[in-house]
Amino acid sequence: MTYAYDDTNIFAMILRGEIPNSTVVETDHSLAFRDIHPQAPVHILLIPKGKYVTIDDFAANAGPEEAADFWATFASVIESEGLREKGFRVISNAGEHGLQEVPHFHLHILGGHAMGPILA
Ligand code: D5M
Repeated sequence: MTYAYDDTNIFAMILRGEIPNSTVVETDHSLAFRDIHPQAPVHILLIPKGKYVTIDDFAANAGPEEAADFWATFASVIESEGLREKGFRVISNAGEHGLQEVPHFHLHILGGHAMGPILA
């Protein structure tokens, strides 16, 4: 299945520089920034700059260079935010059943305190 990417989504606007964001790290292919409604002391969103709707879209269709860049950026966020020692949680909501609000693939990286039991 292919996904139709909607260029009007808010993360596309962030990537075009049309609205501000609180950048944690930016690379050629990836951007990490702070969630506007943090659910934990550390709540970072990591996105590829490419037009992928969901995590499976990215897994199936990203090129090796952008995939490698994405995971290297992920590791650098864990390091720079000091999340390795105590741990963290990663979530990617996808589609209607996943309650995905913004249709540009993103990882939520949550840390800084102990999480509750895994979600409903
Ligand atoms: O979650 C989408 C997430 O995106 C949600 O936690 C709020 C966050 N969000 C929405 N707009 C912004 C801006 N402008 N900056 C930073 N964070 C934002 P989802 O997984 O799609 O349900």
